[in-house]
Order: sequence, then structure tokens, then C-alpha cells
Amino acid sequence: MKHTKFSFMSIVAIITLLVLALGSSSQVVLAADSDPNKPGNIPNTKVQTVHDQTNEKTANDKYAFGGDVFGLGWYERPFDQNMGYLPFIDLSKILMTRVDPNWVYVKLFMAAPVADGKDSKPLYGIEMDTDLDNRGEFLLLTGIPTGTEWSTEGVMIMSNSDNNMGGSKPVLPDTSIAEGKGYDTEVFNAGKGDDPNLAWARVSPDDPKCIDIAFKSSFIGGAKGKFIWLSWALVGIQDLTKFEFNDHFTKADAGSPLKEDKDLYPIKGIWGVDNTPRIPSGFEPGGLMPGLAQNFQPKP
Ligand SMILES: [Ca+2]
Ligand SMILES: [Ca+2]
Ligand SMILES: [Ca+2]
Repeated sequence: MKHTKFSFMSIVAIITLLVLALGSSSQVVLAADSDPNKPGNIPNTKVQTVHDQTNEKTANDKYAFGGDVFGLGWYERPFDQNMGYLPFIDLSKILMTRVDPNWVYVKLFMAAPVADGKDSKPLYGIEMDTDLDNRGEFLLLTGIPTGTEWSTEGVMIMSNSDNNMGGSKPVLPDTSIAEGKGYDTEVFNAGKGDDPNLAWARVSPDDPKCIDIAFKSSFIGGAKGKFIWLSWALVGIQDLTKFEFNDHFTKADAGSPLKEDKDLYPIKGIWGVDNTPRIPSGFEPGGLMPGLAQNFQPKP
């Protein structure tokens, strides 16, 4: 029973903690304070908070702390191919707020200043399933932003032309290596696209370990839009046609960052990658939605 096994594995292996924190909504963002064509201050209300484990305690011993579940598409591999630690892509916390009338804001916190990874050219961002069929539609990524001012430079949104993200079993590994096209279509690239102001990024003015991302709320259907999202930090695999990774690599070819996976350790094909479980936004998940964070697993 695969499902039973995944559920058991996820209970055992999930170190990723997830807290849905709906902050006080006493602070109202007035439409007049928000520029529809340029992001501004990030509201600190109605913030959805995702905690991801970090690996500084186990990095010297060249393994991940936990939370890497190939079968659910959860990767905790902020390591190079020699299991050298890459803390600047080790996601630690992610915040999302949708309270602004024009913008969805996301804050991605790493274990180290993102500028430390300059030579590795990391990519950071979020993937979104906007029609709730567990198949991703959009991948928004940015390189290390050029500064602490909002900019579209280096920000891109990709989509998928075959509507087959995840192959025969979305989120879960396919039985045979997939031919899916992955994220192959450019929607937005540094201001090029139907909307030149669609997506922006900056290094957080408050924290060099944090990247701020803003994209138009209308892109996900406005205040009432429903979607699933997850965060990514990528150094090793930046070929976006390889999404979803667990369809393009076998478990053996992917390797493992976990010491207990004796036959699979160390990481091989899938390296330099951190992500989080999948998180619902704007709706309560029901039915089978694989790869959701434990808090959001539908009750049996
Ligand atoms: Ca992490
Ligand atoms: Ca979808
Ligand atoms: Ca699949």
C-alpha cells in the first residue's frame, strides 16, 4: 500500500514544521497605500508561515537533518555533490501574505546571507498549482536580487505547455522515467511579458538572509483565489524541464542526503535543492492531495 507507506514515511520523516499563523487582522491595508504597478511595504498581517528544517547541525558530518522524502517530492538537499553544505539555499522559513489588494508577498529566509552564494548563481522562488489538480502551472523564480529595492531584473515566471506536470502520478514518482516537458514556457522575464510589472524581487532591507518576492494578486485570482504553493531554492538542477524531479530521476539516480538511507547515500543526480511540502492558500484541502504538509493532510 503505497499510500499507507507514504503516510507512515511522512510522519516519521517530516521534520518540516508548519504553522499556519493568521496574525491579527486589525491592521487593514488601504487600497490607497498600495500601488498596483509596484510593490511596496510588506504587510505583517494574515501571514501564512512555513518552517523548514535547516542542516547546520549535521552539515559537518555531511548529511541532512531529515525531511527528505523522494516519494513525496520533498527535498532537503542544500549540499553540493560532495555533500558540502550550501547554507545560502537552505530554506528555514517562508512567509506569505495576501492582505494587500494588489500584491501577494512572499518572504524566503535562508540559513545564511543569500549573497554568500553569488558564485553558485542560485535561483529562489515558488511553484504554484492554480487549478488544484496537484499539477503545477507556474514556477516563479529569481536569482539573487541586485539590491534591496524592488526590481523585476532576474525575475521570471515559467509555465508548462503539456499540462502534464508530474506525469501519470502528479507529485509522486512515476513508475517509468517521464517524458513530460516540465517548465518550458516563458510567461514573464525581467519585465518582458504581457504585464511588465507582474513579478518583482529584492533582498529584504531588514535581513540579508531573506529574499522578498511580490507578484500581482490578480495572477492567482485576487483575494478569493485558491492555489497550492511550495518554495524552492536551486543550485544543482536549474534545468526547469526536469520538473518534477522524481519523474526524471530514479530514487537510486537521485541519491539521498540521509545517513539512514545507506544504499542511496550520498546525493547524486538531485543535488543543491531545497523545497518545502505543498501548502494550500485560500482553501481547506480535501480528498487526496499528495505532498501536502502534515498539518494539511485530509483526515482519514
Ligand atoms: Ca531547509
Ligand atoms: Ca494544476
Ligand atoms: Ca509523477
